[in-house]
Amino acid sequence: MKRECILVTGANGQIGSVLTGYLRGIYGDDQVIATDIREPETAAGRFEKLDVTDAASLAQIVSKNKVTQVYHLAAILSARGEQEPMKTWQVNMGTYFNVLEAARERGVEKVFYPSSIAVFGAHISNEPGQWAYLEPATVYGISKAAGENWSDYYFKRYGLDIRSLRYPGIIGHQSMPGGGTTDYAVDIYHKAVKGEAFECFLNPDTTLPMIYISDAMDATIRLMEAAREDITVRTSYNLAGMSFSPAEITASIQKFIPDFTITYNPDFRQKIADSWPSHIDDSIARKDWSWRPSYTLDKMTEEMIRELRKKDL
Ligand code: NAD
Ligand code: AKB
Repeated sequence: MKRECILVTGANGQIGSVLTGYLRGIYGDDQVIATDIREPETAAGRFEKLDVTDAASLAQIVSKNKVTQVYHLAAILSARGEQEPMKTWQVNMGTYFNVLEAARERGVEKVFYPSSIAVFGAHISNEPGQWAYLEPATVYGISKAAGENWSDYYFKRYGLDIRSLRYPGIIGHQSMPGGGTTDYAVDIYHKAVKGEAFECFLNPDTTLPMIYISDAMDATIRLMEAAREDITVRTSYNLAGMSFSPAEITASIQKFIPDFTITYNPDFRQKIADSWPSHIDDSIARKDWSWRPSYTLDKMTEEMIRELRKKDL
């Protein structure tokens, strides 16, 4: 296998703390450098503290280590983003420009850019296709839509091999989410396993696109390993796992924990969720790089409960 040096930004977050392990499994511990603005909770492999708004420090790490691939995960997510719109724009766009420029100037071969279902907003169907109109309602969604277009620009203008997924809400047992609107779907399992009731910040019938972490990792690796000529979407691929509402995830949990209870107290995140579609048409990802999710809601629930029960919550 060709020698790779992979840099992961935002590696201590919900996705990064899992993805970094997947990448180390594929490429070897020494070839993956985890970075984040905050220190990891447990030391596991190469880590460097890096604020990606600091272009010079990023460029230095890329050059010093002859980085060949960057997975740029650092961002402020939808719900937290609405608390500080200008900071969110500056962090999400500023960090991405720094990554794009470091990659372009210093010979990085591939970049992974995580987009989101948050790019969708008004004037779309409930199952938008790949080329649906983008009118995001949050600063987070606006930054992701802009980032998608910059990815396409850098590919066409400079030939930089940038690949991107519009992730749905990601659910996993390994890590906690960081300030999104779909976070309830992780928190609910933690409460259920602890034997506690759950208060949900969305209405019972708010159906959103979601994906289990194993499927999200599979899609990410599949996309990044696909042949360059098979990638026909250079903005960002629609990606779907499953769709469900708070009432439906509750019913699924109750199959395993019958006395689990939920109450509803919608807050500002309801408006964000209402701006997103309930389903996603990912037929182009399926066609281009053979994407298929493996997890249903009940299969995910069974695994989440089993894995969380092993932890000392
Ligand atoms: P997260 O909030 O859990 O993690 C983000 C990480 O970025 C954090 O560890 C944070 O410390 C770090 N960070 C923030 N600002 C930074 C900076 N200036 N420099 C360096 N690090 C910084 O987010 P996540 O859920 O792991 O998401 C990772 C990426 O995937 C994000 O770009 C997000 O938009 C995208 N995404 C996530 C989901 C999801 O459901 N988790 C869905 C769609 C897209
Ligand atoms: C969020 O809710 O902000 C994220 C996302 C879907 O991008 N989980």
